[in-house]
Amino acid sequence: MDFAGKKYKMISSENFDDYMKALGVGLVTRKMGNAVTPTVEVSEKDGTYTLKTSSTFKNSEISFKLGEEFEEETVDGRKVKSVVTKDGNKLIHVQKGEKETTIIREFNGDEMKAILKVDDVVCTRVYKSE
Ligand code: ACD
Repeated sequence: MDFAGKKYKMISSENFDDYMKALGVGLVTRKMGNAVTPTVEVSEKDGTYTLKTSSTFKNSEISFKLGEEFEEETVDGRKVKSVVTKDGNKLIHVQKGEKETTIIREFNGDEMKAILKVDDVVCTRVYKSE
């Protein structure tokens, strides 16, 4: 897993405000969410992955085995049932709750691209390893 153990820092974000709006996130939280540049770290041990997203506003940490459903509380407070699968260099994270959301994290060398989808909204966030 060449992406495990690396720390990625966000360098660009498109449509995150629309993504948050589609999820019903309020103005103040959206402003904060739009202002921060999170870091993402993925690690793996004995088949258990940990994905840590950190920012000066909110943090999130999930642990999972590929293909196994787990409960997740998202940073905007949704309680969802999530499954992460791996397709080559992509981790595909499906979150089922009131709305279904998908986060595809694609790893290429020192870059990680996160593509977040809900309804017909697509948000793209690019990260670079430090
Ligand atoms: C990423 C995005 C991580 C967040 C993905 C979805 C959250 C849904 C709505 C956002 C609500 C509030 C925004 C607050 C903080 C934004 C940064 C979160 C860091 C844990 O992987 O790029």
